[in-house]
Amino acid sequence: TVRFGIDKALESLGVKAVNEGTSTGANHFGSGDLIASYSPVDGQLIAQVKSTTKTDYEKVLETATSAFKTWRLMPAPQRGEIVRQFADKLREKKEALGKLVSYEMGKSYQEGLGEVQEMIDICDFAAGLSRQLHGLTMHSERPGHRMYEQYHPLGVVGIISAFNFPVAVWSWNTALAWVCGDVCVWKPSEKTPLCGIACQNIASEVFKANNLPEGISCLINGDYQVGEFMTKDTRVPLISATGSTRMGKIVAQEVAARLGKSLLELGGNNAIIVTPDADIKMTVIGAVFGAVGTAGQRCTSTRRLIIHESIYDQVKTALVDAYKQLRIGNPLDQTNHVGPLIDVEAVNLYKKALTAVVDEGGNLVVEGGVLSGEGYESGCYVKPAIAEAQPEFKIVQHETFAPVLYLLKYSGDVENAIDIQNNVAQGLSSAIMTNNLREAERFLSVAGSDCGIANVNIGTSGAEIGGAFGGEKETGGGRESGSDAWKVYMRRQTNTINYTTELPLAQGIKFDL
Ligand code: UN1
Repeated sequence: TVRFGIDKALESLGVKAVNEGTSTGANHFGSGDLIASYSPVDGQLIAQVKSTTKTDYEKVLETATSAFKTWRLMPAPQRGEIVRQFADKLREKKEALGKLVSYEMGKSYQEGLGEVQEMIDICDFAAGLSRQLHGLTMHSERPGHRMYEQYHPLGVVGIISAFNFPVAVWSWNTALAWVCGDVCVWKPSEKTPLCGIACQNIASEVFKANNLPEGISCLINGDYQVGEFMTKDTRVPLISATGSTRMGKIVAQEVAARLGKSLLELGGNNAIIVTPDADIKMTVIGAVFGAVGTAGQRCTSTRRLIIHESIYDQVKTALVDAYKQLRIGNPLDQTNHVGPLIDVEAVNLYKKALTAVVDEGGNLVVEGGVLSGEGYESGCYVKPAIAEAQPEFKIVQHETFAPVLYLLKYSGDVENAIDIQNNVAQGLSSAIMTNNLREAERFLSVAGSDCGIANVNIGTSGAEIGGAFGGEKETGGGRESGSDAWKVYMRRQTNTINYTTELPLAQGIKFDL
């Protein structure tokens, strides 16, 4: 198999690879059972990682809690400087980390690099933010009184992330949490543990070089049971979890049971509305990238196209043509557009979705299929598919993490399309393709899209880090990344100060002694 320099990348990231032909290479951040990481690119075992036991976890929490005592005292702009240095290290390691992301997760090398770029961008954002963690001042109703609010760090932030963005989602959380003065404990997906090891190594180097305590950045590995150590732990005031709605509902309940805070970024069922006034060329580019990019495994992937009947056939034909150009294969080979799904389990869910849509009366206009033979040995490569369907089909209502695009037809007004688009359980991303101002504004209005992200003449995926990222309904309601998302990582305190010799009470209450 062609490995595109992956061994060199692993070495530069301090990830111990499996020795030739054996399975002894281990990465020690725990003492539990070994988790094996197989690449969906070629099916090879890349390396193993030790999982975190309860005893390991206790040690991690102790280290984190004690590191917090030092870290919170460091002025925020100085913490920003540490995050800036972390971004510099990421710039140095961009190619290596991008390659590992591509090899371990299966997204294209370009998208792997893009993911590391998102990390760099959020660090730059956070470094600037470190001087802007401001609250408001209010006018007191009492004379000689001053009232203001300030933000303090929360403490230990638990981060649970998914395989599809194995490094960026962690950085959205951690870069903000760090400048806010929090320390982080990260449980990456057990499907991409090596990305976790690599990031932890990069972060540790920076903290060490600055004589800062171990424990500002912590890594734990394992499945949902390891996640549960955190979700049930009152010493972890905030859990930020990204992944399936199923997982999010469990996490939310466990955290709520102890009245902790959770920040959830869960499933999407993202649609693009294509109106009679759409630019068809742009629509096709946006829809194809949205549907097949990352092999349809983004939370923001385009799953539904809601097309006006007057241009339906034209859009369908253009899409079918575009899908003919798609090259599926090794994502490290930059001539390919579509890499593998994460694992065989994902392939089975993809196959099930195709069967389901046909069973419900849908029509496959681009038939899918699992690829086999040379270059496809991992069994994880599938052909992107397009199905004509009805909005109310169960499978259309469901998020399948694979490159399956549903074409839905609407007639009449844009309101009808908006109804279809909103009529799903999820509420992450949405888009409209139109050059008609009235339609665009209706889509963005109070009666328009109900999603956390609503775009005009852009697809559903590929959000910039500067905006708040997340969505409504079953997407979980959380907002990560830009805008004022940092506030979730801090506790707000209202302070009232009396600089007189009197003690007047608020609300004019008289209490004479
Ligand atoms: C995700 O799929 O969990 O907007 C995150 C996008 C990326 C992030 C996706 N910036 O597609």
